[in-house]
Amino acid sequence: MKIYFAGSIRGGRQDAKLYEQLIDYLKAFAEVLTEHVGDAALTSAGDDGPDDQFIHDRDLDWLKEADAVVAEVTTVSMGVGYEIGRAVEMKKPVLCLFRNANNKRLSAMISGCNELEVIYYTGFNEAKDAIKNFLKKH
Ligand code: 6K6
Repeated sequence: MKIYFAGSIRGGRQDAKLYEQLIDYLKAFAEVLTEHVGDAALTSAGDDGPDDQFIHDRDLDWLKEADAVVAEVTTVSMGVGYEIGRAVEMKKPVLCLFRNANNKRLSAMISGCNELEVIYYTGFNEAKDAIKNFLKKH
């Protein structure tokens, strides 16, 4: 099984360590096509491709290849929102993980979309349970 993990890059890297932990957990069950999202060395100012069109086209190819998407959506990211929307159009199963923190509210375009599986969690163990249940179903 191939998983596309989505997490904020230019939207802010404050959860990069958490992405790395979630990706490590996912790797016990599946191939993760987007491991770089959890790379702490990748900053919001950095770059990892020749240009933005390259990054977009390469990532969309990975999204098409993926069997399912896991998105950590606590840090607001235009790119993650875009990937989720494209994945819904492709009829891929999508799990969105939102951490209850700082009284932030998830966008209604994610929480209100019944084609998505949205899980609100507090600790890492809850996120792991949500991933395990999601992968079991798909
Ligand atoms: C790296 C550092 C600054 O800009 C970059 C560009 N590199 C990217 N490399 C790989 N995937 C990317 C890159 N930029 C965005 N993405 C994709 O969009 C990832 O799959 C993430 O899930 C999502 C993050 O979007 P933004 O809007 O937070 O950057």
